[in-house]
Amino acid sequence: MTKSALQLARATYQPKLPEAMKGNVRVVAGAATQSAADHEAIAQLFPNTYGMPLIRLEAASNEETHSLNFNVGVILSGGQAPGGHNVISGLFDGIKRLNPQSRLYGFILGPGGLIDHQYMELTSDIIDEYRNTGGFDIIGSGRTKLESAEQFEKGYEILKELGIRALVIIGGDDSNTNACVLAEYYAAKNYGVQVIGCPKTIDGDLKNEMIETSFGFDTACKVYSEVIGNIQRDCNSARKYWHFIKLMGRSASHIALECALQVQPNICIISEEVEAKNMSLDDVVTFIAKAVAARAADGNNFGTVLIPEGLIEFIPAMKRLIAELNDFLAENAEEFSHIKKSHQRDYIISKLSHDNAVVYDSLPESVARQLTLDRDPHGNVQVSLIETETLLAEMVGVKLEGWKRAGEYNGKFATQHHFFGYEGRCAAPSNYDADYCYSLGYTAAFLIANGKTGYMSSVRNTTAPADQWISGGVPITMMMNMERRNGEMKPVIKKALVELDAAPFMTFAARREQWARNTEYVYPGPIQYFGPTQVCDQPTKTLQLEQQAKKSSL
Ligand code: FBP
Repeated sequence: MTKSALQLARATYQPKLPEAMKGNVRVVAGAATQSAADHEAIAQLFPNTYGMPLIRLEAASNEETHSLNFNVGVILSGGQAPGGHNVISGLFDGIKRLNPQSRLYGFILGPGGLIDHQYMELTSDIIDEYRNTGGFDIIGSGRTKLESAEQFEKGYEILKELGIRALVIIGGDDSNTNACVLAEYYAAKNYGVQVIGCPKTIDGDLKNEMIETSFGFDTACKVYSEVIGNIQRDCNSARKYWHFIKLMGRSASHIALECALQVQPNICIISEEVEAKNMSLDDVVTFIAKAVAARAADGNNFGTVLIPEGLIEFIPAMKRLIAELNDFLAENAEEFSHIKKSHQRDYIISKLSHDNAVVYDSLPESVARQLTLDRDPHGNVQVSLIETETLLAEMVGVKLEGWKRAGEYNGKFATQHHFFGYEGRCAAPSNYDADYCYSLGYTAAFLIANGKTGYMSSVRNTTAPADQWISGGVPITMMMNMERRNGEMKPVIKKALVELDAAPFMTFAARREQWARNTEYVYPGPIQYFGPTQVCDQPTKTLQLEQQAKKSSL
């Protein structure tokens, strides 16, 4: 296989480990824990894995010997995130250090591989090919949900056959919730199979007091920020376009916020704020249009707008409209299918309640149509398919035209649209992600060797140099609460949305007016893998601000 010069050089990078993990390690258990909320309900659902203590791995003068060989299985679950291969290589190196006879098996294409018994042994030749590389292609990933006893039993068959003592599930909040359910199930059945989770997702929404960040967020945001920075330089050179840039991230706006902190765009919309302020789509459009008009008054007919992928779902009026449309179309699918395309819009308007009809009527044709198409298997609109960047640009254009006719605006408004998501998910991991992921995998090996199950591998203090990082384990039940899913109350890991009273948002909010009016773009440039530490090893602004705030509150 032909490799680039960077790939060849990067293959030799040795990820950094916390100092405590380099020599003998001992397990120190902290106080018992409880769930994030709904203690009784979660305790009842997880009798074997609830309330376990936090675990810290510390340097020791001598290490217990782990003479038992312990075969381990690993699964990559959900969307790709830079660093997944390093979790696997850290896990591999960890289990081999503890016992060279141990074997690592990868299940192919996500959790489905466990159920269908599709696997491969990951030997050192294979692992070496993938060290410090992006992607999940070493074994592939998938979105099959592990949730039924039948699936757990099918999985157990192959785990038993391969002599696998522990399964490491690398995934986001839902996959780690399922990992915990699986840990509980195997513990209840006394199957002797441990389950350990690892926090993955570029979205950055799997974090809490004990999990500082999900891996992949750092690299993905740096890739997007590089490209947005390039666009901003182009924008500031030609001075003729407004660039509307949608950023992946599902519901939470962490990616948009982090990119804003890195590039200082003219405008960045934060979905969580839109919801908190009960803003309508028109409010969002007016907010952007006013900033465009103010810049035009200064002679600047150009700018950048960052838009989080999940925005539409957070606009309360749109949320209500989508809910009514879901119900209406589910009940009247047959009748709707006979309505001529050209009459569909009027038909929908005639059937909706007054307020929702007004909102629907105000939408551009393309979005109105999208809302009546492409339901997912549960009958929901696939909002991520809505081209919010185009929608907002069109609506801002219409608003500005109106202001022009009224003599209130006299600028030029030409737009370009972008969507950045897949570009960043498989980038070669930054040093931060390469080190963090390797440490997460290595830590998981020690949690397994010490008999832990239902834990998420955790590495903290990651804004300090890597040798000061703290490895340990967090009981997954500690992150859970009960939420309504598909009409039923379920135990789930609490999703971390952008907090409007936390340092990253407040820092952005304090400076955004200045960024809107002036041109204060920052051009972060590409991720650097070699060079001075202040260039290569900086964590995200989000993490730095969060950690600073945490330290100053102590
Ligand atoms: P995970 O939550 O599984 O890590 O996925 C992240 C993500 O990249 C989201 O930002 C995005 O909305 C979604 O995956 C896209 O999914 P798909 O890869 O199925 O197109």
